[in-house]
Amino acid sequence: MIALTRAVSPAIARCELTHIGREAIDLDLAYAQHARYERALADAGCAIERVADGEDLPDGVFVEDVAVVFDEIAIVTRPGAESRRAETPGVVRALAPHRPLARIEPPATVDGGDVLVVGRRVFVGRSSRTNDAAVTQMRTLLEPRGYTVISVPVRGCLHLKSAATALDEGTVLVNRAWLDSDPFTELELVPVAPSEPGAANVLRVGGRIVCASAFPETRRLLERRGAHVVPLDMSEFAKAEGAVTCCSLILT
Ligand code: CIR
Repeated sequence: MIALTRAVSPAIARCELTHIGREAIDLDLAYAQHARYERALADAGCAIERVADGEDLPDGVFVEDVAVVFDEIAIVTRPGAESRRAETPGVVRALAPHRPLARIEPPATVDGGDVLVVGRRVFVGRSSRTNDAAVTQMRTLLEPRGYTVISVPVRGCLHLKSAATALDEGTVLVNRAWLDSDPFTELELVPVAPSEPGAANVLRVGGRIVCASAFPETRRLLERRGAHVVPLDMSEFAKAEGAVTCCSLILT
């Protein structure tokens, strides 16, 4: 496995924010948390490949939004926030040796954070960042390759993966308040702890579930289900409206 990551930009204080107010980000702590995140991915079996630094890209660390990686192809997105479109060239260079690339074209916009892949099902969140044109383009790219693309209305959070991520090929951790769960028929839905609405974003890698340590109730719930959970302090990324999936692109 390879994990693509990108260094935290010194300009992260100027990151995009949609649903939360701006709070000071401790840059040194963000660097340390990012280093621990990379170590957790390495411990899970990933070789870490760094995308070239984007010092002037405030949200550059959130590489997940710039591409969606499948076994057969990687789709380079067109991020919904214009400020983030300059992030794509570095990610394209990093992905090109590993996958044939396809691109989302205007007027479509989509953030990778809105794309949840569970087996051959590709759920695409309809959020403030991702539009119907993107759902159509993803369908055109993916259905001939044997995937089913399913649109999911999202509300009250930034991305689909703020509200739902996969625990395994048949199970999805969700905060039902933030999405329409009807499209998830045939999958088991595990609700986050009611006191932890932000806990649905977990990263499944190498048989482990990486999650934010800010959500201990949901962590216990996952452990009771037998998961090998790796909690990480992501406090500085949460202030930038980011979470654990956003900071990497995993290639298996
Ligand atoms: C943004 O608003 O675009 C960034 N500040 C946070 C992106 C987080 N990405 C993700 O959840 N996939």
